[in-house]
Amino acid sequence: MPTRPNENTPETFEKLNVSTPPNKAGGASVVYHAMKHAIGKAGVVRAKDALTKLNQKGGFDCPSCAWPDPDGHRSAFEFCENGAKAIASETTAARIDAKFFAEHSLVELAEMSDYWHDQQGRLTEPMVLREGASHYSPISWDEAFGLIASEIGELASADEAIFYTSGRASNEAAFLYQLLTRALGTNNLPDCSNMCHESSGLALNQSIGVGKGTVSLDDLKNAEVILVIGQNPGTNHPRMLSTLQQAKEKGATIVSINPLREAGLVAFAHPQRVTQMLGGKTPLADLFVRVPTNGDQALFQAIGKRLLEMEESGRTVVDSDFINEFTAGYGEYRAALKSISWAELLDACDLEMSIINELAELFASKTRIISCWAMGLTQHRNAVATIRDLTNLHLLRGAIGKKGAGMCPVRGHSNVQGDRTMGIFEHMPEWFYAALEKEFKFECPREIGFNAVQAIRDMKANPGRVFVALGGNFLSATPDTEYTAEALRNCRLTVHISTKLNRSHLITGKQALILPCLGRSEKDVQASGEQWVSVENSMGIVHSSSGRIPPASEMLKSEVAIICGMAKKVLKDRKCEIDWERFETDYSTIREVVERVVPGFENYNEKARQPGGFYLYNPAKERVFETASGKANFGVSELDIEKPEPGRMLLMTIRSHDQFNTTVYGLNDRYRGIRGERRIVFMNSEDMNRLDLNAEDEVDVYSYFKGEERVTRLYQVIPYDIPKSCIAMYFPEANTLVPIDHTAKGSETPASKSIQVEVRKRVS
Ligand SMILES: Nc1nc2c(c(=O)[nH]1)N[C@H]1C(S)=C(S)[C@@H](COP(=O)(O)OP(=O)(O)OC[C@H]3O[C@@H](n4cnc5c(=O)[nH]c(N)nc54)[C@H](O)[C@@H]3O)O[C@H]1N2
Ligand SMILES: Nc1nc2c(c(=O)[nH]1)N[C@H]1C(S)=C(S)[C@@H](COP(=O)(O)OP(=O)(O)OC[C@H]3O[C@@H](n4cnc5c(=O)[nH]c(N)nc54)[C@H](O)[C@@H]3O)O[C@H]1N2
Ligand SMILES: [Mo]
Repeated sequence: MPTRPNENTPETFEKLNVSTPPNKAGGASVVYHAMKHAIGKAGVVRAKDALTKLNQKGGFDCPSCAWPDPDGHRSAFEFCENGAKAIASETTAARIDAKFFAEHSLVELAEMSDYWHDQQGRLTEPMVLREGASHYSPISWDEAFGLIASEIGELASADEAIFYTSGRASNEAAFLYQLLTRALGTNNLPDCSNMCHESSGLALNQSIGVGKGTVSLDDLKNAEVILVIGQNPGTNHPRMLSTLQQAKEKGATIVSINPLREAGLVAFAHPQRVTQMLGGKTPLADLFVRVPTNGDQALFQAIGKRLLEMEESGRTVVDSDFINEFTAGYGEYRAALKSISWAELLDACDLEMSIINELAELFASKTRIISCWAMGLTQHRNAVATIRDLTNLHLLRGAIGKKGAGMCPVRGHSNVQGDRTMGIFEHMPEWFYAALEKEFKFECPREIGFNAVQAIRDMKANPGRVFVALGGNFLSATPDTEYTAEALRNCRLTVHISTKLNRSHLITGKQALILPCLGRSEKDVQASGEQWVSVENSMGIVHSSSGRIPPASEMLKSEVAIICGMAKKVLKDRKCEIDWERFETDYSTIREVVERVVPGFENYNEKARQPGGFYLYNPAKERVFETASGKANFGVSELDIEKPEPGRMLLMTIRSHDQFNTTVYGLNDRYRGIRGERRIVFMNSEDMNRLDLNAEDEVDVYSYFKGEERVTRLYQVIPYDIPKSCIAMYFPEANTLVPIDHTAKGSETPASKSIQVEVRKRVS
């Protein structure tokens, strides 16, 4: 059974077309591409009905990224091209039913590409893969829940069950899911955040006592300097570009720190402004800092060192009042930066002193500074240290906890932040466990559960686990595809609660279930009537989301109903006071309970329904730093830069413009000038010359880690504006190359942006 599709897929190397990347993002073409995707897939009526309710007050929350909606006025088109693609993929008219599974064996399906999988449409009925079977067959909901209960009943301990969550689950579903897991007796709650912003959460917790960002949209609009670091908003958070545009028009300086010159940050044409649809555009980034892959920690230390030198030379650049009143560890930080040489720092970040000076001058002359970042910082061995070094710069300047300044980790999945607030975490604080015990009268486990990487290692080493996933595509999203495949195959049962077919349904345990659920856009009617759910965006705003269009199939259940159905059977003999029936009937009863367990959710039912929702209290915003020291901590970290070993290059795995994580909507990456192909290696032309490669030559890519070798075959290399010795490939294809043990120190996030590789020409 292939874990990844190979050269057999219909689209490989059929239509590659490379052109010069455009010099702006947005504009009229966005409207065209959005409509093409939405209308092409969903049929005119479903798409239009869905899009008119997208991100409107009283409508449903966009299931794409976690960028917030404006607090005040909203335009009739409060969505972006990629939000429209997400909706088109969810509201598609195509369907996968029992007949589809009878016609296609698992092997056949596994050979097809991720793009093909997405094209097949929505899952419509529960399916089971019986032991030894080659095809999935239908199963009733009741029998499916019974199978999960009996397999979990066979386990020697609850810790042999693993409950994964992807960040699309609503607060209500997430709260019930962690409750089921803990009432069963384990904290094994890995989630997509483990592969995503875990490094940010940990670093911010250590530095400022809260694992979330500290700014609002309003702060961004009032900032003097905005750094956009290791992030490609033109593709992954397109609505962020309108915010950056507004900030820019008010005079903000925007700095992009990235190995790639991403089109969205070069210039932006607002798709809803008539003049800009006709070709005008706002140049965005004032300064592009072309840091080599993984050079950021050295860059941030260099800026810090330069600022401290300025201070020593008599200029006041350090905010001493803030440092004295609110921080700890300044002396150690200063000493550490003093002891590191300029030669070492400049070599590690491979930048000119003039760039360091320019950035330091920006920090020295302004105080309303915001740093935004995403996966370019979090998915490296030194990610936690890097984010702490970035936070140190804000502490030096007192650029946190005031208007127009602060930290802005830009979240990925639309409700990944809310899921964590609801307790999806292998290691919640003691107060949370105590509150669950008080509310539900069961003994809550205290032992720390598995994160994603630990869960994979555990399933690989110990046959017979039960693996349940609330959304997501565990096999393709996690590192080391072959290793993870073995881990999943080792399970006695794998269960996926999903909307669309994906590779995790095909690489299974001895038995497997696909439990199809409603998507965000769809009406959710339960015994007490129509239900709504709630989500928390990247800036800590909690608001309601009400699906509007009819479900893709009558046989679908909501995530909440599936969790309740499962829980009733799985926990049948457990002693606890949890009324699953009531939760399923009326979701407002879930919110009543959340109100008592999670601080900040008082009057949840009422507040979430207010237009625009409500902000959760974030102490760091008020300069209250809830760390052990009671102060914001300067972090002192040794410089730990991953440089390619001789003869090797450093691989970053990134998203194209036509995908949402492992869901592939199309084969183009328009803003990088790529059409028709995903099996691409982006390489500097000097490296291509050195390796005797011509454009579009076929190559295999090998990765190396502690004496281990991994390989993925058959890619085409193309020359690209990327620093020397760095290459880029798309995930999930390249995930086969990410070593399971190559993770960020502290957070265990797979270091999928700095992998040691060799690229070899294929001999035909
Ligand atoms: N349309 C769409 N939207 C999405 C997603 C999607 O797949 N599609 N995914 C969602 C999710 S879950 C997430 S987490 C976010 C991801 O959003 P991003 O983080 O923007 O996604 P990536 O494609 O991983 O891009 C990483 C960026 O970091 C840069 N980079 C790589 N290595 C380094 C480095 O060492 N230093 C610096 N400074 N930069 C580096 C890359 O060049 C690239 O611009 O987007 C969310 N939104
Ligand atoms: N190499 C490499 N690997 C990475 C990354 C990288 O940059 N490089 N990025 C990482 C990041 S940031 C993340 S967040 C993870 C993402 O990891 P996941 O969250 O596990 O993956 P997704 O691709 O977002 O999940 C897609 C699947 O979710 C299901 N789905 C969609 N909508 C719904 C819904 O409303 N309800 C339910 N129940 N299911 C739904 C569909 O069946 C779809 O196939 O991947 C990580 N993996
Ligand atoms: Mo993510």
